[in-house]
This record gives sequence, C-alpha cells and structure tokens, in this order.
Amino acid sequence: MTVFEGHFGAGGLRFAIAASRFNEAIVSRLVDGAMDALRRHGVDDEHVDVAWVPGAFELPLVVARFAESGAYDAVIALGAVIRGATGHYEFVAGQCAAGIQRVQLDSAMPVSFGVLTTDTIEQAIERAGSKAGNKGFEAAMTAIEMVNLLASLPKREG
Ligand code: INI
Repeated sequence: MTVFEGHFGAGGLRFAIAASRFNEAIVSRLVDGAMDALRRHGVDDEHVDVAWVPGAFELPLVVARFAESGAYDAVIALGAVIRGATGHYEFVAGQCAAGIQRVQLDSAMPVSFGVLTTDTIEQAIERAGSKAGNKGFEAAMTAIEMVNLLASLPKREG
C-alpha cells in the first residue's frame, strides 16, 4: 500500500494571491494570514505576487490568469462575501466558488479557496484572525500541502 500525503515544506515554491477589495478590512487580514503561513514555511516574499480585484465575483478570472501563466506552483484566492451586506449573496458566493473550482480542475494547479461566506460581519471578523483563526492562513497551508501532494502522486499519462 502506498499512502500519499503532502508535506508543508515550501522553500523555493511560488505562489499567487488573488484578493478581493470588497470588505477590504477583513480581506487584508486574510492576506496577512496567508503571508504569515507562507513565510513561516520557507517561502521568500520575492516568490509571492498579489493581485487585488474589485469583488469576489471577479476572483475566478484573475485566478485563471495566474494559473495559465505558468509562473506559480499554486494560487490562493481570498475574499469575504457577507450575506447581511447583499441581496445577491448566493450568486456572488456561489459563482466565485464554482469559478475557482473550475479553474483548479481545468488547470490541474492547486487553487485554495480562502473566501469567507458568512451571514454577518462579526462571523467574518472571527474567521479573519480572531477567535475562529485566520482562514487566509489556512488557505495558504492548503495550497502548500496540495502542491507537495500533487508532486508526490503518479504523473498524468502522456
Ligand atoms: N463582493 C464581495 O467580495 N463580497 C460581498 O459581500 C459582496 N456583496 O456584498 O455584494 C460583493 N459584491 C461585489 C461582487 O463581487 C462584484 O464585484 C460586483 O457584482 C461586480 O461584478
């Protein structure tokens, strides 16, 4: 039996972060959390690029550009969609998640989903570096783990 698991060493790896400016006070904390995770696992700041998009709905397009560029090992998508603040929450959150997953599967590159989807701004604050941790940190850890896991798996044929 072979068991495949991704380790968390990230020295030499390259990452792109796509972050949405909507609810920026929260999303900037997610970016801080992601950078903290990357740095603590050996990633050089020179190996990280960040693009800010207007809102979560725009994240998949920029994630796709990053993935197509061939310049990164993984992409980390960060945002905050808060139900209380919008009547079209389901559309924004749902299309953002579906678009990001589509890019991940089409590109075969890890794209981690660090987009908060909450009912209230308080819940978002809790997940952006207070009592419920920092989902940006977690998304960066997921990206590192997935890069290393995919590198260890059997290669695709052809
Ligand atoms: N975008 C977000 O990232 N979070 C939200 O909570 C949000 N709300 O509340 O509407 C939001 N809307 C903007 C959307 O992402 C697009 O930028 C906009 O629809 C233009 O395409």
